[in-house]
Amino acid sequence: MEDVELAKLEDLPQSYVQDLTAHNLVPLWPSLRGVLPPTKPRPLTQATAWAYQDIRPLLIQAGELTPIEKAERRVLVLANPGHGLQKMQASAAIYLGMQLLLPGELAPPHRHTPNAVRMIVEGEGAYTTVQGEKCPMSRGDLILTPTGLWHEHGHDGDQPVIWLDVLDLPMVYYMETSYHVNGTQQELTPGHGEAQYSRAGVIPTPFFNRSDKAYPILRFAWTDVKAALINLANDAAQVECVQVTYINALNGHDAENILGYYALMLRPGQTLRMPARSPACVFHVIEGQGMELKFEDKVFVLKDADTACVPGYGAVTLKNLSAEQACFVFMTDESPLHRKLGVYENWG
Ligand code: 1HN
Repeated sequence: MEDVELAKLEDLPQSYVQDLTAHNLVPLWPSLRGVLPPTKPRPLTQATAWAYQDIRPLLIQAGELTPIEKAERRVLVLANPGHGLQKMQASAAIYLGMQLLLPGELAPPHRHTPNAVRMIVEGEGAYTTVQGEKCPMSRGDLILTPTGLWHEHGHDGDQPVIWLDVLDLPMVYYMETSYHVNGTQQELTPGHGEAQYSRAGVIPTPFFNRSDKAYPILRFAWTDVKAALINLANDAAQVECVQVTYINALNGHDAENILGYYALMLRPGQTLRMPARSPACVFHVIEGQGMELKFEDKVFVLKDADTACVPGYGAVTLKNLSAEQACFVFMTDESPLHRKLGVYENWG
């Protein structure tokens, strides 16, 4: 049945509206269709792409313009115009930024309530220390800094290092739960995550369910993740969507609480349709000759290190532009949040 048209604010006597305002009251009906639109949401998030070749020179320039001491984190935010650039949102729950660290620089230790991950884009020699564990950064590596964990970045190499930051900041900020605490340089304690949880089928008995570590793996090396994708593609020719999920190896849950992280392999020449689901989603090309991303009437060509974001409730079609080489893609979405809130939907 069609929605009936509801009365507008202008249909009410001005004096009545003033009386309501004076008592901090508002009539629902003029705004009801806005907050509860018919049949599907009206996302502010617009399908948007950011080319690395556009970002990189501006980020390098930021390195000349603003010393690290005056920036703490030297980041250009990938802001979705649908939300307004000042909101610094890629989607309702996802923040994206490209961060530059120059040789010898230190981004000082802090911890905060939003969860973060870094997807390393370029350069060698930098590291993030997370809760005492020194995590070296190489292209394609994913490093977690979950809520509340201390982290700082350093750089012993001789070339700029750039990575993509993904945070659930918009969500945590909206909840009025966003804050940070500064710390002092962390004492290093060797991490064992990669060694102890390197085989998905077996995990170390002494730590299983008895670990005081909520996050057993902080660094996912790209070499391991890529090998897992290639194994999957070779073993399961019938599997259309060659994708792996970054999980918490101790409990099988998503690696972090609010956003989901995935790596996808498009076979040479493959076209992959991803169903319309409620969460917004981000795509970042790690390796390959590029891919085409279609969302409704928009088509983007994403090359190495390019990033795109699409709203929920619409299907996405990805096409590997190379007939010879696989294309590897990092993805982030809002599924863990939607599932926890009970609003997750897959419309096919
Ligand atoms: C943050 O702590 C980092 O630690 C990067 O590198 C980006 C964006 C908003 C709030 C905190 C970092 C951030 C951030």
